[in-house]
Amino acid sequence: MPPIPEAARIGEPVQIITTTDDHSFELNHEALDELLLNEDVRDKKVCVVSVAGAFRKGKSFLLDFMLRYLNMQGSSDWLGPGDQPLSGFSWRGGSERETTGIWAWSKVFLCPGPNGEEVAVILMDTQGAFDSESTVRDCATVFALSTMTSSVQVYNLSQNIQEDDLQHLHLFTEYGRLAMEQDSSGAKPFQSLNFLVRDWSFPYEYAFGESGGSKLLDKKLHQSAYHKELQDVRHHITSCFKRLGCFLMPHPGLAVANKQDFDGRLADISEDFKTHLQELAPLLLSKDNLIVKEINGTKVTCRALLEYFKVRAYTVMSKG
Ligand SMILES: Nc1nc2c(ncn2[C@@H]2O[C@H](COP(=O)(O)OP(=O)(O)O)[C@@H](O)[C@H]2O)c(=O)[nH]1
Ligand SMILES: [Mg+2]
Repeated sequence: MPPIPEAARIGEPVQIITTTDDHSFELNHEALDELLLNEDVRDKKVCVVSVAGAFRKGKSFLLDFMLRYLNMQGSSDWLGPGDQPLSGFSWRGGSERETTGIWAWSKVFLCPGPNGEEVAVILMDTQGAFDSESTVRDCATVFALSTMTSSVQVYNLSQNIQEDDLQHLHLFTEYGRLAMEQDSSGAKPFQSLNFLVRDWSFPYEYAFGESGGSKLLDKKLHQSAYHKELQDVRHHITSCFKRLGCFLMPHPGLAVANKQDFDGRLADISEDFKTHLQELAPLLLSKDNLIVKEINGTKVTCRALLEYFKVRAYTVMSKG
């Protein structure tokens, strides 16, 4: 399939879940209906890729590259020209706080899936601050909603997988699991979780990319000498997700991290980072790797996902 020409690249971030000033949550019904009931997609099986994690760690920046990959339908030069500014989900320098919530890209991408059937691909960006006691519940709720409604969750981390990252994950997934219908089959409630470590700086210990990532994750999750409490956290995580993976991403270069007028152009991004973007995007989004969203073991369409948002997500959001 030829890449989509520049002029036809459309879409914008739409907020599908918002937090209000009194820390309650609201579904944006209109935006969700528009996204999921569009006649081109509503009866297609859906794959939801969601990026979650602390604020200001490059989540939206990464999602904008995923948008490029999807717009270019994975063509070999999908990264594009060196001087093109990066656009899409809002990403920015500076340190001001953003509001908590979940955004989706308004354009649903129709992509060939693993068995030839077209799959509707939705990208989700989440915003949680993780930085103040009063918002722990907000963060847990946003993260749990992201976990429940996605088929592929990227857990974006800075520099390493730390003990408190695992503890957060434990807390957040427990929120989500409690809100699910009880499933007596003992099946794992969630699908694919991908730890994405940004600014990895020990490639001589664990190589960049998926190969080093899976070794690091294996060590973090299975080392036997851990304390009982730490083992429980690990057991919980492995019992919640059908697939766990990890990817180690190199630093993108000083312009990305520090330059004030950086506009996302490739010319300012390190070669290492670009090389590994080219490995990461297809791991999540190529034909053979797309994972269709399942609810209670059944693959679902956009229309069914909408119902799930309205019924199940609501349970998490309204818990006191
Ligand atoms: N150090 C570092 N900075 C990054 C990386 N990716 C993006 N950034 C920068 O981090 C800042 C925040 O990025 P953003 O995508 O808005 O973060 P978000 O809040 O997690 O969505 C921007 O100035 C980006 O240029 C990365 O992998 N490493
Ligand atoms: Mg962001």
